[in-house]
Amino acid sequence: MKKMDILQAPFVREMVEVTTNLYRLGWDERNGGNISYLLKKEEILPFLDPNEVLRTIPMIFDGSKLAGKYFIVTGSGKYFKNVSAAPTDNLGVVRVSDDGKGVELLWGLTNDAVPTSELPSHFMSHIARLEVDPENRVIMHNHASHLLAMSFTHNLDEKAFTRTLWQMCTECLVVFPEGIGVLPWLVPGTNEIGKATAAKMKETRLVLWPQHGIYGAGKDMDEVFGLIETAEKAAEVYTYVCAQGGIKQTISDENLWTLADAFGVIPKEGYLEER
Ligand code: 2HA
Ligand code: ZN
Repeated sequence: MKKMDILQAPFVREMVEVTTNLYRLGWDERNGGNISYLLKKEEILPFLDPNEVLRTIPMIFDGSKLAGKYFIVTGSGKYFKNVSAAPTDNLGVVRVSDDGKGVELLWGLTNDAVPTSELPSHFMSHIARLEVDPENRVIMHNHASHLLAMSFTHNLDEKAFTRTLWQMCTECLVVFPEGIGVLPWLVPGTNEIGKATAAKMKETRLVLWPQHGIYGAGKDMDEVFGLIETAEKAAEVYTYVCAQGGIKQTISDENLWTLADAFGVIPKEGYLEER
C-alpha cells in the first residue's frame, strides 16, 4: 500500500509546532533542548514501512526495556530554529533495537545525523515514567530562562524550591502537586545524568538541572509543554518579585491546602505545614 507523506503526519506536525514555539520563547538557543515522543506502531504505519531500516545507530546505555518501541526525536546538534523549514534534517523516527543496544532509523536525520545527545536521559526517563504512568509519552528538555536563572539565586533544596514555585502563581500547586526534582550539577549527555534524571522522574514530572535547564515529562505534548511553561512562569514571577524588592505577602500554606482540596490534588507529603 502506498504510504502517505510523513510531513503531514500529526506527530511530525506536533514536533514542528512545539520546537518552533520553544525557539520563539527563547528557551532553545543554538542546539539547546531536545524532545523524544513515544509513538504507537499504528500511528507510523500510514507513513512508514517498519521493515525499511535506513541504518542502525548504537547507544551507550541499555535500552532493552524500550525494545521495539518507536519514537520521534530531535537530532543531535540540531537547532530548534531550523526544524520547521527542514523537518527531515532535524527530526528522526527510530525504533529501539531488540537487544536495546541501538536505534533503527526509519525516517529523517539526513546526512548521517544522530538522535539527541541527551538520549540516555530521555530513554532512561521514559523507562522510569512508564513504570509509574503507562500513559507517559513525551520527554522534553529545554533551557527555560527564568528557571535557569533561579538555579543560581534560590536554595536548591527540592522542598524549598517547590514551595517558592507554588507560591508564585496559584495554578502551580494544581499543575505540579508532586513538586519539582532537583539534581546536582552534572555533565550533560552522560549516562550518569540520565540515571539521576530518571531516578527523580519516578516521583516528579519536572526535574531541574541547575545552571543548565529543565526536564519535563507528560502523556502528550500539551501536558509537558504546559507543565514547563507553568513552572517557568512562576520562576519569571519570582524574578520580578526579587527585582521589586522581595516578598511582602504570599500564598499561605492554609491557602494552598484549600486550593488542593478545591482541585482534588494531593500536595507532595511534607511540603506544606500540617493543618
Ligand atoms: O542538545 O540542550 O543538554 C543540547 C542540550 C544538551
Ligand atoms: Zn541542555
